[in-house]
Amino acid sequence: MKLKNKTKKRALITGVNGMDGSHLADFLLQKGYEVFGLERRSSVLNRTNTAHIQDQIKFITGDMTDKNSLQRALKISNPDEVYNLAAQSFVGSSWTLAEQTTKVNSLGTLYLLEAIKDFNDQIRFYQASTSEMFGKVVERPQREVTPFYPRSPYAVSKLYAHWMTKNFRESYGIYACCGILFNHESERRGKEFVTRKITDGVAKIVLGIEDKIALGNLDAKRDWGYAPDYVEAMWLMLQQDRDSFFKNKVGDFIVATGKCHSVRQFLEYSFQHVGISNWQDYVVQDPRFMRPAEVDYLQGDPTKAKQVLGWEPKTSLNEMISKMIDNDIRLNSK
Ligand code: NAP
Ligand code: G4F
Repeated sequence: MKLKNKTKKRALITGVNGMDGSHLADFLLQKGYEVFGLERRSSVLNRTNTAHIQDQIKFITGDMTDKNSLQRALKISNPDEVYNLAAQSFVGSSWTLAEQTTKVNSLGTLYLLEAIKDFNDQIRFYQASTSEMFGKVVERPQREVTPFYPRSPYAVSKLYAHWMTKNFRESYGIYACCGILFNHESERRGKEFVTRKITDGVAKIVLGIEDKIALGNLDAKRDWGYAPDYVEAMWLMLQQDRDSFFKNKVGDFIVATGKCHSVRQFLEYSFQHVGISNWQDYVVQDPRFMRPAEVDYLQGDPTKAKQVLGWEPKTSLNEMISKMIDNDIRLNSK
C-alpha cells in the first residue's frame, strides 16, 4: 500500500462530465476535496456540465473499457474515495448497444474494482446502482431487500456491477457501497431522458420555437428526485465508521423520495408551470419512443438512508420542474 503525504482528501470520479459526476464534483470541491475526474477521449471536449469548475478538477483521460487507463488513473490520483458514475446510462439505447453497455457498465466496474484491490485496498468505493434493477417490480415500494427483475440490457449490466461490488466487499474486505438510486434529474440532465425532453420541449413551445413534444409511454411511473440532493447521499455512504460498516453488515442503500408520479403527471405539472392547462394539444405519441420491455412502476423506500445516514431529499418534484423549465427557457432564449 502506498504511503500518503497529503492534507486534503482526494476523490476520483468516473463520468465526471455527466449529470451526477458534475454535481458530485461541485459538492466535493465545496467540502474541500481534491477532485480528479476521469473523462474519455472525444473529438470535441464535452465539458458543458463542468465548465464552471474545470480549473479546479484534475482531469485524467481514461476509459472504463481500458483496464490500463484505470490503473493509471488510480496512480495519478492516489484517491481516498472512488465514485464510479461512468456508464452508458440511457436505457432506451441499451437494446441497440447491448454489448457496449455491458462492456462499460459491467466489465468496466470489474476492471475498476480489480485495479483498486491491487493498488490500495483501503480506498472506499461507491457504485452507481439503479432502481432499474427492480424492473418488473415484485413489491411496492421497493426496499434494499426487494428481489431484482431487470428488464433491459442496461439493467442487467448494472445488476452484474452491483453484485460484483458486493462480492469485492465480502471477498476482499473493500469498503464498497452501492447506492440504488431512483430516477433523479436536474438542469444538467441529457435531453434524451424524458424529464429534460419535456422541460426543454415546454420551453421551446413557450418561446414559439416548436409546437409539439413527441413521446412514448405516458403511463410509466417513476420516483423522481433532484440530482444535487442525491450526490450528498453518495458521499454519506462512504463516510461511515469502517468497523461498524463491516461488523453490522450495513451494505447498500436505496436513495429515493418515496413518491411516485406518471410521465403524464410530469407533463401536466410542467405545462402548469408556464400557465398552459390544455397540455394534450401539445403532445403527440410516437411509437419510436416505446421500449421493447417497459418498467411500469418504480417507487423507492428511503427509510434506511434516513435512519443510518440521516439523509433526506430536500427538493420537491414541482420545485425541480420549475428550476429545469426556467433554465431551459433561458438556454433557448440565447
Ligand atoms: P450521464 O449523465 O449519462 O453520465 C455518464 C457519464 O459516463 C458521462 O460523463 C460519460 O461520458 C461517461 N462514460 C460513458 N461511457 C464511458 C466510458 N466508456 N469510459 C469513461 N466514461 C464513460 O449519467 P448520470 O445520469 O449522471 O448517471 C450517473 C451514474 O448513475 C450512471 O452510472 C447511471 O447509470 C447511474 N444512475 C443514474 C440515475 C439517474 O436517474 N440519473 C439513477 C440510477 C443510477 P461522456 O460525457 O463522454 O458521454
Ligand atoms: O427518462 P427515462 O429515459 O429514464 P429511465 O429509463 O427510467 O432511466 C433513468 O433512470 C434510471 C433509474 O431508474 C437510471 F438508472 C438510468 O440510467 C436513467 O437515468 O424514461 C423514463 C420513463 C420510461 O418509462 C420511458 O418509457 O419515461 C418513459 N418515456 C415516455 N416517453 C420516455 C419517453 N422516455 C424517454 N427517454 N423518451 C421519451 O420520449
